[in-house]
Amino acid sequence: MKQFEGIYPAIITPVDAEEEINEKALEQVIEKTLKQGVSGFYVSGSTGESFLLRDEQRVQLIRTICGIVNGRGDVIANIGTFSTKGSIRMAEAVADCGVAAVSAVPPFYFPYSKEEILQYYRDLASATGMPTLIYNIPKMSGVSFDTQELIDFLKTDGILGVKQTTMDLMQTEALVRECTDKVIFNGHDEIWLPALSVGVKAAIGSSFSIMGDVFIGIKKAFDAGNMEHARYLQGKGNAMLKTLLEIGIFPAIKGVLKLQGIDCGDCIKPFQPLTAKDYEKLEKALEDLYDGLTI
Ligand code: MN9
Repeated sequence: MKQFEGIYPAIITPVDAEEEINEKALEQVIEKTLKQGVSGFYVSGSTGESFLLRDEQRVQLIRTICGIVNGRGDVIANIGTFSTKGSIRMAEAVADCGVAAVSAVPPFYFPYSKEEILQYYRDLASATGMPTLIYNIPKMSGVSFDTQELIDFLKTDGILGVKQTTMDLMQTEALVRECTDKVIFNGHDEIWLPALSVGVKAAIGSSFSIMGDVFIGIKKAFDAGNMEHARYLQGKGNAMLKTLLEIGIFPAIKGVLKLQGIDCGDCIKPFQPLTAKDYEKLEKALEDLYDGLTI
């Protein structure tokens, strides 16, 4: 199976005042981050506000991003919806535009058995024929797996790997060790350096749209054995993340992009627009981040 390595922004979805996709801003974010050296993009995920978009907007988003990236990175498309058929339909609608893999959160809201969840992934992988990435995000989906369950899921045919959006590094370490032919993506930017130390090689994260350079730098320093510099960069990133999380990570990321000169609009309602005070805080955090920063 294809290998994935490096930094993959979980890209935000820029929208206009009518909450329609702003393709111009999308292109600006993609070009900026590709220039920094990201390996590809995770599209229509949590950070992309996927569950606030209409199905046809998600398809438009994925197809547009594939067109802009045009082979310069891997596009991983989150096509997960509430039902198996709905997810397969979305995967089919983007199958011809060059996505490297599809991904889905476990079906949620109704309390499914683990067997039903496993069957969902089997059905996705076999119907789409595309490498399929499990999106493990218990805090949002309300579905959690123990380590053995995840290992069993990962051994399923057609499963590419897992996006581990959990702080449980003991579980992540076990997945890396037990599932050597699978891709384990780190999903919490705050623990990128610790994840590298247990053998993870790739990360998908929200903050990479605004500071991908810092996280690429962490891996470079780690690979070169320069732990002191890697720790310094993780610290810089985490100070920024603290402010983003206090404000609300997704609206805050769009706010920072605006300060960086790319107007991606506000998050879709019921998210609320940022206040003037939020922008002040973000401006200060951004100044602190790049103040004397060496990558
Ligand atoms: O895609 C993101 N997870 C969520 C991964 O959005 C829930 C992370 O990048 C977090 O936003 C980030 C802040 O906790 O680590």
